[in-house]
Amino acid sequence: MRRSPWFGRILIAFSLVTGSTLASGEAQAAAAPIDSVVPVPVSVQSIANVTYNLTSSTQIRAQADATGPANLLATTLRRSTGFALPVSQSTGDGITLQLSGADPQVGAQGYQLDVATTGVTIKATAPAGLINGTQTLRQLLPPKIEASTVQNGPWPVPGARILDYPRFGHRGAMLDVARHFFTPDVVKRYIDEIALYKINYLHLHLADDQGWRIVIDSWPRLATYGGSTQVGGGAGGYYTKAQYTDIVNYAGERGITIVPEIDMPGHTNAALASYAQLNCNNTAPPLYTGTNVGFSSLCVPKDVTYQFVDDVVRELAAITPGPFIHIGGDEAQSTSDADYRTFMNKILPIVTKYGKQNMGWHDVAKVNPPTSVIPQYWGTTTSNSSVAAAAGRGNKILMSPANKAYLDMKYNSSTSLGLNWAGYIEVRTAYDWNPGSYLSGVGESAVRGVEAPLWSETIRTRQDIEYMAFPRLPAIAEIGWSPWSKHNWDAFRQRLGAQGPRWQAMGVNFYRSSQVPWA
Ligand code: NGO
Repeated sequence: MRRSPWFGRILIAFSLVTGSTLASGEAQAAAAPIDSVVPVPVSVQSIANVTYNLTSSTQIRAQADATGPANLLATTLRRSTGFALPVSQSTGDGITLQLSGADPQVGAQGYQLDVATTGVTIKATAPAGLINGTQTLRQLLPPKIEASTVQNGPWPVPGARILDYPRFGHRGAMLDVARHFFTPDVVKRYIDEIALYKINYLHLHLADDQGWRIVIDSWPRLATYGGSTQVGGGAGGYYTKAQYTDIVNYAGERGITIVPEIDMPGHTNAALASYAQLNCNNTAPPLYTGTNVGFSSLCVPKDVTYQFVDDVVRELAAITPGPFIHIGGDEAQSTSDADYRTFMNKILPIVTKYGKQNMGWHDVAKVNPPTSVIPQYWGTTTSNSSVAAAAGRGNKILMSPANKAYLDMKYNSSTSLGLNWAGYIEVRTAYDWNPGSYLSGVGESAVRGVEAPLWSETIRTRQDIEYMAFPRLPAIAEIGWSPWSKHNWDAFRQRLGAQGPRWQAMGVNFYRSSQVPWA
């Protein structure tokens, strides 16, 4: 359609007033960063006629414990601005990160962010809050701030007063590195991408039928043989303990805790193939490169099984600073109910013995586990009696309903990657559900948080990961972080549309859903 120039200008003026984004051509003018932060903050007040300009003389000022988040912010901003942005403990104009003076409402993960003409101040009570505040600051800058090469300014930050803290303390992503192996660099890139949306846990699915991905010194063939292939028969791979530690540290600097998973007693073909003695018939099966589930089981009656679990958990706990070990427990279709119960009752205490808290897929709720165990709900219905009973006893539930939160489900019938056993998940489907009232008998206070799992039967590259995660991961991040009172699909899709130019600047291969007005 042809339009006269004045018509376009009226549209732009209109969009600035209403904050709405218009179709294609006119969209850019509406993407005012102040209205496009994802997840939407608890409270944002715009301050008229105030702008802070990041310049070549900007300094980043941080008190002792704020140095980590300050250095991380400086590294991010230096890439695209080319500015020196020195970090020091001085006081004055510029960007200040401080662990004092924050409104107590912000809690352990929230922050207050104030933008004045002289500078930006981020206050929090803990480093995690400062990191979250810096992620908001990145989104208040122009999208090209995310570029990996030097860009021309200016670099305005709109005048604002933001008070923000999460609805749920746990907002996770999961990456299945077992079905297809991903190198530490690919995992680190995913960490960078999810950190921008205030995700604070990354669950790594480290072992499954098709591959074992972490070195265990006392059972070396798990990695060297069990890790030697993947779905489709490729070379697979595994992380050395040093590489795993490097991932843990990289994540930690970005406010993300790694949750390692060893899936048991099913999903264990890679381990069973590596050691004949783990099999009830003392015969190692061949390595497996297909995508069936439910055919493998550790041998429940054998003592060596628990020596194996003890060794694996001990070594994994020793390199995992986070509080959780995930023991899987899903789809144990080749383990009888009685054996499943025996197995879980023996292994849950092993995790506790090594100072860690158990997480498991919600199947574990069947054994009435201690209330410290966190069942992760992955079903497709809104009622599950054993999960509701666990919540009633006091277990906290992590919410990952497969028909809402699984990032490996196709968007629609023409998506080439992914699966569809739990249905198609367009962006709106991923966004429009309430974790605090989704499952009957599991109310807000029984919910620990949300996690968006990405299983990798069909996912091979970092571009594949990005295509499935963006834009649905930010949708799950928002329902985990933002107050339900701010939940609004129409507003969300506008904010999401404004993320498009950021992902372009970052080189993220995202799905351009037609539900979203991309800027
Ligand atoms: C299920 C199954 C996984 C699959 C995934 C694919 C759970 C918890 N167990 O989720 O093995 O990879 O679906 O979507």
